[in-house]
Amino acid sequence: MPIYQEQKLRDVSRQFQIYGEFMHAEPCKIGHINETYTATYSQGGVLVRYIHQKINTGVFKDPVAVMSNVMRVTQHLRAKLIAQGSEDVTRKALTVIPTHSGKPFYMNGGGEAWRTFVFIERAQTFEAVQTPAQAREAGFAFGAFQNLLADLPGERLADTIPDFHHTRKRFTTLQQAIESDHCNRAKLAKKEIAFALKQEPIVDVLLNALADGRLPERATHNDTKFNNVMLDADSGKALCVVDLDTVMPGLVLYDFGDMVRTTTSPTLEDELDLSKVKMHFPMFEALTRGYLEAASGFLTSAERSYLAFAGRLITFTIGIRFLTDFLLGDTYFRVHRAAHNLDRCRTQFKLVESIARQESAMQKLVDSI
Ligand code: GN1
Ligand code: MG
Repeated sequence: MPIYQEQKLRDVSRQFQIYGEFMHAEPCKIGHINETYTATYSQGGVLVRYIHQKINTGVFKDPVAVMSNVMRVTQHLRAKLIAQGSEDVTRKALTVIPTHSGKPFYMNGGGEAWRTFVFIERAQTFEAVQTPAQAREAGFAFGAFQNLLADLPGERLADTIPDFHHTRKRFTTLQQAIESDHCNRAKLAKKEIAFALKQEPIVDVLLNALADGRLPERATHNDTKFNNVMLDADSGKALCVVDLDTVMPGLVLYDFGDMVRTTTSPTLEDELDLSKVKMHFPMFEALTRGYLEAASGFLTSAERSYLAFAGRLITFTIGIRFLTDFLLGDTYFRVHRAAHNLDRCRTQFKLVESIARQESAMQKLVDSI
């Protein structure tokens, strides 16, 4: 980490109610949006770790609303875990460390919003799923998360990113990006553009069902990537779900769809060998069984009837977001190589095709559980 970053982190570290001396910090390479560091402190002579995270305020324009949601959700989860007699609560729900003035985040002179969490020790996250048992854990963890939030008291959560999964709006933004072609990149993505435009018939399916009142709005996670589930390093069991910035009102189907996207193909999101990208049925089965074990108590039959379709829809939606960002010059998702967003788009579209081929068998399985 460059020295100026270290100094900045030292300054950030002093703002929070941490009892200990800052020792060092390292960047944590996870996620495409926020900037995350693992910091080690000496507390009474024992080393303890915390997470310091800079919220991307270009993406999350209202950090006060984000942190108000995060506080409400984490406090609710903690209270329920304690009421259930659960042990190890600080490894099962994120713990926000307040600033010295009691605020959930710190705004520095440069307008950067920083927050701090307790570091969850002896836990692992994975960029790609390796076994059906892991897929099951992810399904169970996010299903349990939705279930715990079902009785969240108080007003509706804030929309931290309005229309986040609004596929029609995402589709229109893509059409505009193709039309304007500011970066002259459309010629590099002809096949992907043609594929995307051909999928238009699926764009409004869930939006219409929501508008008609056939699907309910609920408090959902909205970014249920497999790498947002922390698994216990010893047992492999899910401990905690993280990345709560997009917890807001949504459809459970968007959550389930993003689980299908990230847990059924044992490949990275930017895999270059597309022959490896495929929806593996045993992974889907394990994911679905885990999810329904936790969620079947509150799901309606209408929600259940779209579970397999949701996998195709969300994979498509994330695919067009990568394609749009590629066409607009990579201004949203962090990229690490040329055409990175186009590579990510290609894996998504490959997976969309694979899901489409197996969708009726997938739904049959859902209906049989
Ligand atoms: C972003 O930050 P991260 O990597 O958890 C994005 C998600 C996408 C995902 C694709 C706020 O999530 O919507 O599905 O990348 N988050 C935001 O990997 O846009
Ligand atoms: Mg995220």
